[in-house]
Amino acid sequence: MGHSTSLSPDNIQDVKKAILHKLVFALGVEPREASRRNWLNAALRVVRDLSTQSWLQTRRSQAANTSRRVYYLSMEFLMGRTFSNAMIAEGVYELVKAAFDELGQDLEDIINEEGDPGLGNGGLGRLAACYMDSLAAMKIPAIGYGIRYEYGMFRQEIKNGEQVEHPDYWLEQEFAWPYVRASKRFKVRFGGRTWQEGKKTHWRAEEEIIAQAHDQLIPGFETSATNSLRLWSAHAGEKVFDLADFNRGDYFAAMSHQNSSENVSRVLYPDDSTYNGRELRLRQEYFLCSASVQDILRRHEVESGSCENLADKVAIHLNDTHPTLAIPELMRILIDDKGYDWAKAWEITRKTFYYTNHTLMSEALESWPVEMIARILPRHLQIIFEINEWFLQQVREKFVGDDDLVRRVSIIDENGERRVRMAWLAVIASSKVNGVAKIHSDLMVESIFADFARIYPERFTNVTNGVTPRRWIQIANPGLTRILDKHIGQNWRTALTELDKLNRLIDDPNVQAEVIAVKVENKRKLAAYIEKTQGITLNPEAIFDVQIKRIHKYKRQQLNVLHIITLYNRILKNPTADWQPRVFIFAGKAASAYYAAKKVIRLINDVANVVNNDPRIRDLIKVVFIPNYSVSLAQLIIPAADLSEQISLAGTEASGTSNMKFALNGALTIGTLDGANVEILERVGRENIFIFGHTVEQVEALRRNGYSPYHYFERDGELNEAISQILNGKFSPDDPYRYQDLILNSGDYYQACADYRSYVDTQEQVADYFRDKKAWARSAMINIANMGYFSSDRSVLDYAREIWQIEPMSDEQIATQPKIAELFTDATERVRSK
Ligand code: 26V
Repeated sequence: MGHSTSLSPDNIQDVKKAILHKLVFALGVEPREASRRNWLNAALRVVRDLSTQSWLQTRRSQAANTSRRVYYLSMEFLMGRTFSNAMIAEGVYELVKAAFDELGQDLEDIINEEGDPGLGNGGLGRLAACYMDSLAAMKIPAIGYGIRYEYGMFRQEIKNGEQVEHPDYWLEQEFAWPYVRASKRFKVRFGGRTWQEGKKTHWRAEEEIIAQAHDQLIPGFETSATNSLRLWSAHAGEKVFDLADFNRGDYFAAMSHQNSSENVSRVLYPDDSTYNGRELRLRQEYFLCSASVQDILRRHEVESGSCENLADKVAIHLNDTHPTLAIPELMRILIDDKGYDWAKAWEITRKTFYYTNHTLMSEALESWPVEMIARILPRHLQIIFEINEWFLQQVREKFVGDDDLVRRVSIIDENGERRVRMAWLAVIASSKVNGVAKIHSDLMVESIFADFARIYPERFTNVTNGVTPRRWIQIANPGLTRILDKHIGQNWRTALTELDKLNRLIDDPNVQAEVIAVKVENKRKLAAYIEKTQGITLNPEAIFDVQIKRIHKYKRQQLNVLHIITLYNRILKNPTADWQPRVFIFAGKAASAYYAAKKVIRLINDVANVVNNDPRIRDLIKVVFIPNYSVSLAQLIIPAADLSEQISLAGTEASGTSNMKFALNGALTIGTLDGANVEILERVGRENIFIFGHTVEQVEALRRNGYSPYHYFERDGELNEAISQILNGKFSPDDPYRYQDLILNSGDYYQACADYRSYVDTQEQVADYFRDKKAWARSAMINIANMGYFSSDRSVLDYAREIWQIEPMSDEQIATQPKIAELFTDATERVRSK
């Protein structure tokens, strides 16, 4: 690699010494007693030193810069492990490996020792992490803001086939990557009351907590740019000790206040399927927004002197509506603290905000009861009412007499208990609003935001999601990395459209053979993991058919199960036919209160139990549910997949991002015309993807005409058989009624029955096609070659250009900043300067 530090014996010695130095003097551990975790943390510190140099330079360069910076506010960041990523970004992977060899340690074991902070639910959180990686690699000045939850996503155990949740106390293990910034603390206030003094509004809060910053460096791949991700933790403020309690000698009562303030950053909400108006969640959202906006304004004032030109230097991006309270928070500070009049504050605010929508599912849309916001954020509620008044006035002027429109677009939903519609507020206050795939952005302006698209037609746009090739190819798939480097050079890492060069080689039998060999190697690696953790033996020659994602009805894991059962029945009926062996792999968590999703997990495991242990099946089918899905597991599973299941009902999956990761790693997709599948199809062509099922228009027509699953159930013998078996307890003999309410009785809202025949037939084509190993490998190569567009580098550059209007920094800009760390040159630094 061009940027990698050379593997000279001197450099290896220096890194070895640096690791030993950190082990002893940063961790206080002797080499002979060091655990793997100690070695990991020592090495993390060494690599962090390298990144810190460019981090400080980047910060100086950004402060001196006249261009804008973007602040990416997100309640979730699913970063995955840091160590490999940081090593490859700094170009020292081989060097650290060589140093650990000399220390008698296996680098891969040390890498696997790192925990995987689960500070997110699914796609939205992982997207934020890919964007952080790409923003740094593309040298876009950016800072991410989130919450450092003490407990991330629950750990999932499968017990007797059922999901059991356990707390994920990820901070228990020392994690040497972040910097704790004791000096970066902001007060966040809640409750109390407001009053008017002349024109000025005052807010006396009744509760105050402290937000404390924890910074993670985000090194840009092979650049001198290093951005930061700042996560807030909550701490008791000064007024924690109730003196009356103390004086009474009631120490515990006095201290209990501390507990309640710190609850705010205690735990990630683990349900991304349904909005539920929990007060603690509202407090979390405001906590993130208030601390971040205060920090943004502090930095801006240091750099610019006043807030007058805020919008010229600051873009604030809302990752879904969760951080929407940043809007009234900015208004509040500008008006109440900085003394701007309302109109000026509103002008600044509207130029500062941008909003991405990530779902059309109505049950996930946030709307907080007016009463709750009044209680917790009384001043913000006033501001929201004022924004609404201003907005509705504009609407009345433009659409005279359309009272219905006014009612529909009002931020306040007056049907029943009055509620604040957060998406409306986000749209009204943002310069641009985008969806995350073409079809989603189109549906967005036709459905939930149709009224707003009439009012603000220029505001809505699309930025199709992307994924980072550093993590999703280079780290996850070393075999494929070797093939690409050999045949198309190394530039694909930051210029993913280079993959296009692979199109010239799709008919080359040698390259095909290499692609096949790497896939089998990856399948063996996954099979070894499954053998070790679950004792299930897999045939690496079988089709690895994979569906890994949150368990949700709209994603239709049930449809996948119906196909498995159908295949099972077919084999039993015709045992001597030439069946193509298949391994069905599932992973994913169900929200703990999502009854139907948890049942689907149980059904998968029940079916696995029957099918895997039926001797008549002779291992032709294996079903595996891999527990506790995570970013790291995705990195293991995706490169081993032959077939990627993207089978959501058309119109329901906003984009999907695993679909991109799979295709990038040479899996073929079986999918509906939904989300980014549509754009994958455009690029790979009909012959290299398996599209099935109804289109959005057909889905809507069925809904309009009164969809009934029984229609299909009665006419399709195989569907009838599969469903009947589930309902009759064939897979749950110990409890025959377990699945009574699963498919038909719940009305099949996501139309699995309607798409069943098309799905099963298409799966048969998959099996046929897989027999021709070369044709399959050729299609796999076409998939890889045409995924360049789906790099998150492209996505963030689209955002920078079309939405935020930010110019990327240049390497020179950063490099001309003084190298602070040169003053403190140690062994680590000497390596860098060689
Ligand atoms: C919603 C909620 C509801 C309130 C409580 C907590 C919570 C947490 C997360 C969410 C987000 C749901 C939306 C979401 O994750 N959308 C996914 O975004 C991906 C990135 O754009 C996209 O690829 C997926 O298709 C989309 O489902």
